[in-house]
Amino acid sequence: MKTNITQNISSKQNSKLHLQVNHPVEIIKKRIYKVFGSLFHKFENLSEVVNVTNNFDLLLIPQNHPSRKPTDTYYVDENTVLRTHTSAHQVELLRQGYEQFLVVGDCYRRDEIDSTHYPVFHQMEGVKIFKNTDELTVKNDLVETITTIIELLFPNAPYKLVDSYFPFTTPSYEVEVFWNNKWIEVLGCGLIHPDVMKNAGRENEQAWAFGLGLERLAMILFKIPDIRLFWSTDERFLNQFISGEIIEFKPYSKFPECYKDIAFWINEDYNYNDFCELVRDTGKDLVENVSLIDTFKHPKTGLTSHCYRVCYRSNERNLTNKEVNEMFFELQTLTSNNLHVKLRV
Ligand code: FA5
Ligand code: MG
Repeated sequence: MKTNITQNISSKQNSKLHLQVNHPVEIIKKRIYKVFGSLFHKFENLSEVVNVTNNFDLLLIPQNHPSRKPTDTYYVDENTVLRTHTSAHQVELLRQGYEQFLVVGDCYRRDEIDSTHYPVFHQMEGVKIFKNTDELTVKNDLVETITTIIELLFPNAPYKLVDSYFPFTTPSYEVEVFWNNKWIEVLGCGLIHPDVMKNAGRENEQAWAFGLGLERLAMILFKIPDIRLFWSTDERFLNQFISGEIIEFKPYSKFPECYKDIAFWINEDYNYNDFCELVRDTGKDLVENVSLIDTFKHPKTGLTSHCYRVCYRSNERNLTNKEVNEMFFELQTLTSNNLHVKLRV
């Protein structure tokens, strides 16, 4: 199997923003650590390259689950992936005998393009084991822990715990925080599934687990409007966090956007994430957003066409028409060649 890790992604593989002192991802990590005593082991340097067994199989993620597909996950080879979540370390650490731990690490997903999604992001995983107790006790402890984290970070923001589904926890929940006029999903959690506990050789014990998105939380806490900013090396961004405190991010002037529309006839192999990957690869961090603005089904041929609007904008400077045209031309070429779709011009 050929790897689907692009140069754009591999260039970010060793960034580890959670270890970069006074980076907002590092500041928020430390703040959450305050909720947990020294009894929790902290792992910050586990490799992002993990095997399929740990990332999916041991967590009961079904063979045909869409998240396993190369349209969604970066594969190093057939058996090895860039972890899609820090849950990939749950079973291995439980097997090693750890009973309470936190794992912070960079995770990778082929995903849509907008202000809250980025192909590389950081999660914190938390796991706590209980012996000889009932489910309600574990659940109450989980809810109390999550509530403490959210209320420490956002004393005033409305939030809610909603029922959710993960193959490796039962019951499962998600937490959403109300920010910028919408509900933003910031974490998933639940009681670890008995079969996962069995995989970890701990069938007589119970545990809770959570996995939270550090960028999402930091966006709300520091009022950072665009997830691409975490990757900025611009001093106007980084210097705002120099004291390591929770400040309100002051946006520097917003530069004009430049959008381009691309339309093509899709085929049955077409996958939206594949298209987004080409957009990212040709536009890098200059792409702010991709949205489907029109679909059309041809009455005679039965073919369907999609029209996407690709919005280019730098957070740092004005873009020139020339560079936008070049990126867009490259996107058109690759879309037609790599996705085998017919462009509508
Ligand atoms: C998970 O990844 C589960 N492993 C969480 C979990 C752990 C559940 C332990 C139960 C027990 P999910 O795919 O929802 O779940 O991602 C968790 C969080 O990661 C999201 O709420 C979000 O904050 C963050 N996240 C996910 N994808 C992205 C992305 N593309 N960009 C930025 N943040 C993301
Ligand atoms: Mg989710």
